[in-house]
Amino acid sequence: DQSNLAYSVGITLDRFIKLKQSDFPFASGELSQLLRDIALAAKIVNRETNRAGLANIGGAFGQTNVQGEEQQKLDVIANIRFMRALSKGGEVCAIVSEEEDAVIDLKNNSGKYVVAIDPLDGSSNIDVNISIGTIFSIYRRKTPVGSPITEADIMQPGNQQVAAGYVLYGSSTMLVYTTGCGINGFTYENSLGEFFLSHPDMKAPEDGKIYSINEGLEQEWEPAIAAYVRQCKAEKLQSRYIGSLVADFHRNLLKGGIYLYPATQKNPSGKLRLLYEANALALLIEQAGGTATDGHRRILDIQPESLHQRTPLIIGSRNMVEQVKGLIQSTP
Ligand code: AHM
Ligand code: MG
Repeated sequence: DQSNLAYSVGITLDRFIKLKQSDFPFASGELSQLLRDIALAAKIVNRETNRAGLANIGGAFGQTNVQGEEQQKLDVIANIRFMRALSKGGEVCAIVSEEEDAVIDLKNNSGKYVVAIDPLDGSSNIDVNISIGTIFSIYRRKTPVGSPITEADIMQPGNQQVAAGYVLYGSSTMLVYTTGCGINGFTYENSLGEFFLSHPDMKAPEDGKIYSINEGLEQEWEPAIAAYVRQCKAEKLQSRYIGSLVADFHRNLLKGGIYLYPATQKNPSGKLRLLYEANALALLIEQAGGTATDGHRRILDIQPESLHQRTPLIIGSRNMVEQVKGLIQSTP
């Protein structure tokens, strides 16, 4: 079929972006350039990730980030790489990053785009050689080009994303993205230094056999979540939890499944961040035919109120997510 043909002739990410440029809501070429900038930074981070053990750059850096978590050295490196790529290109006016306390105003008033990014998610997995990821969301600014950025440019709900994606640094490195017309996956060919289209037009199975949740926190869940997990066990579903959001999400997207990070006593709004973790994955899953909710609201419709706001996240195959929603809404 056409997708196999595309792969066999080797469609690179660059070429694909060019071919798809007319799909963009604002076909200016700048969004294409921005995606290419992100892909280039991803290649660099991929290289650093691959030699993390060798170059002795893994491990604690002795700093904590804004959430008070220990920051690994590779997080810092990834943050620097992406910041550089996003600020040099000229398309971006502001960046929100997990690693930065405040909005980075690039003072580039001609930039049309705002980017929210988690440069290296799942960083507790770096030192133990387990997959990690980059997650990014791209918004068009709300205020006119040429004026200073305002809060309205930054605090946009996920349904305003013009593009989103992730990079998975795993047994192979992949970049998966959407511009709102389906989602496509690219696998990195190390020796050629190119991403090639390997997963055209990805679709999330409507049902799945995998559930992913940190079961160690069971005593802190609300009853509906506990009831759902009991149901999963009664149906003998597979429990799979890497503890690296991008990797858990990617597996469930390909195989069919559900990922849950619900509210806990310690984190009453869940652990994951709306702006640079939940929103991008929510757009991707919807574009692939799945669903993402906080249990009550569509993730993409949540109006952000603060930069590092957390949200419960229930995401994946549509029927599984609907089942959880049903339980939450029917449990007093
Ligand atoms: P991080 O942004 O500090 O890396 O935390 C996010 C990670 C996700 O990748 C993962 O899904 C989740 O935290 C796991 O949390 P927990 O260890 O509480 O299960
Ligand atoms: Mg993170």
